[in-house]
Amino acid sequence: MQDLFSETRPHKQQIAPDIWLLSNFVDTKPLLSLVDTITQSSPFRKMLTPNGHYTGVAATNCGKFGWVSDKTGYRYSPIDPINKNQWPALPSTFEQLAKDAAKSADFENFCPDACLINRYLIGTKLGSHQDKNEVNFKQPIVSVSIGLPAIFQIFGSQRSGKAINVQLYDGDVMVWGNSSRLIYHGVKALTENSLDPNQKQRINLTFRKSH
Ligand code: MD3
Ligand code: FE
Repeated sequence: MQDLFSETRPHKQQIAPDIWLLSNFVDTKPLLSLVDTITQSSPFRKMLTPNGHYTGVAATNCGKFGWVSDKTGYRYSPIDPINKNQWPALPSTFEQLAKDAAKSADFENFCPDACLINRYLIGTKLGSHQDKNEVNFKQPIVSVSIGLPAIFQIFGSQRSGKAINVQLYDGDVMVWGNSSRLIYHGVKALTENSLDPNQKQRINLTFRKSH
């Protein structure tokens, strides 16, 4: 059914146990310009995975640790393997946003030390997977959607089967707590928005406490 009450005010919704959707939580324009600055020193890149294929999503990081992958596996590293420097610092705007979002979902004192920045172009998808590289499962994950809408899929404890589909729009934030941390999840292939044909990408910020 058409949502007669769709609107642009922020709105908090529980999707599943320990999964919160904060719709229209943030103005993404300033975030995008911070991403631009970050990618000047640590550019978006596809990463080689242990199975010998490159990721479809292009990624970079900011903060103390960055998520990296190569043929030996996935891990968090303080160093960008492209330029051998530390990742760009976590902008205070990013940190405050992550803390505010976590607090809105009743997670006080979220202290992210890693921000993965994923870039999806038209056709890019993220297959179903679990995130298991973090040490601290007490802290939530906060993710911020920028740009084109995407359909996020929540599978639960099995890799495939029936999913909960969540449409994520520019400015939406999701908060993932304790019990949701090991669920399988993915993102459907990005499609063009006929209403906004100039928009060509989705960027997702994922804030984590990795250590
Ligand atoms: C749920 N990225 O990079 S962020 C990933 O939109 C990833 O780029 C998606 O899944 C994206 O690993 C989703 C939200 C997210 C991140 C980690 C999770 C959701 C999660 C870990 C456990 C459960
Ligand atoms: Fe993930």
